[in-house]
Amino acid sequence: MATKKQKKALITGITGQDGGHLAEFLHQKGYQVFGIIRGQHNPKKEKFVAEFPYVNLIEADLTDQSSLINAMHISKPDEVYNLGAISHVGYSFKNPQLTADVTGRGVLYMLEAIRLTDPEKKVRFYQASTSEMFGGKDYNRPDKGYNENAIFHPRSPYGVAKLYGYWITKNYRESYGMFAVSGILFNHEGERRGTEFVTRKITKSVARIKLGLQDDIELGDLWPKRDWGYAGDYVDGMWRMLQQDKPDDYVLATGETHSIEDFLSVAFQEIGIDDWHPYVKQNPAFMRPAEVDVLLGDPSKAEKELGWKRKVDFRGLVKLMVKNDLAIESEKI
Ligand code: NAP
Ligand code: G4F
Repeated sequence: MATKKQKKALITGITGQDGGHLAEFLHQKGYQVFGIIRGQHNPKKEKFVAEFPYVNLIEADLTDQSSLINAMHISKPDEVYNLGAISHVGYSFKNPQLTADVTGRGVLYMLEAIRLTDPEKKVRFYQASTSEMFGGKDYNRPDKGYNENAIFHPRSPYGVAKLYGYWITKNYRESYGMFAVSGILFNHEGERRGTEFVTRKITKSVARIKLGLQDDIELGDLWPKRDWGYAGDYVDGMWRMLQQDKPDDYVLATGETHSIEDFLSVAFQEIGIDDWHPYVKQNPAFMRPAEVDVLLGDPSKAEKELGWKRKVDFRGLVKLMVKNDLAIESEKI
């Protein structure tokens, strides 16, 4: 009896939050997983190999075209997930050129690597696009939230670079008939979120305050609102996009929006503190030259066509992140 051929996936940004969730998800689905790791001596490599022994790591960089072609030759993937990026919005203001090179032009280099090595156009490509492309102002936000047809108005070098990635992906689909799609994902968080992002910064600090290891948290603006979901739910949506008959772009979101103050409130309640105000200091160093006010996504199309829906709600997300950080920080005592 013929056995079904094992599918192969190549993931850029494998050492990031989504890379970890996606590697785990695809491995459980029976894929052979390849991941691109950058740098002469990447400090994350040892920990990554210990957690994901089944991932085949390939040294490459999104700013180095030949390294990506080499990665295609080594992995011969059925699916490529381009998650690699300079992904921190605040950092992108301080490093705009690097952000353009990696987050913007890197998409072109990955698409070209596929085009040059896959003349039969069998490879399916996922681009990690973002709600930051919408900009979060009232004037372009439909009542139900941003959908796939909403007007873009990026408000950071990161958002602008991602918009290039979005359009070049669409352009390669239309020009060369490639199966190339964008997932326009709203904020998603979890146990693997980097501590430089506001949710994890809060949950780590809350855990440390509870354990007497820290007195307070320094944050920037507290009024912006985000549509926060759980990263584990979102990688399922990425995969679903590449299993469709036709390539298309989809928004993944929860359809709810909450301020940073809301997040603080739930996180502190988890450690038995009802009033978080005495524990939070505002520091202009964490404010941005231009802010994205309110992000709210409308995931109707993904729900209808992909059968995707987020499982973890806002309160569940905050709870699981605080619980995770309490466990990690307790071990340090
Ligand atoms: P993340 O944790 O910041 O991970 C970014 C990854 O990109 C890391 O593995 C990083 O490698 C890699 N990278 C950076 N520069 C690179 C380069 N020059 N060449 C190759 N790889 C490079 O991001 P994430 O939260 O997992 O997000 C995944 C993707 O989705 C990103 O493209 C992000 O912009 C996008 N996105 C995220 C969200 C969200 O809420 N999480 C929402 C919408 C879109 P190192 O570990 O070596 O630094
Ligand atoms: O956690 P953040 O840094 O995430 P942001 O800017 O929304 O970007 C994330 O989500 C995007 C999708 O919409 C992704 F494309 C992107 O790659 C990234 O994953 O900041 C959230 C909000 C902002 O309004 C920020 O100004 O929190 C505010 N904030 C307030 N104090 C802070 C802080 N953000 C950070 N990182 N650190 C602070 O101390």
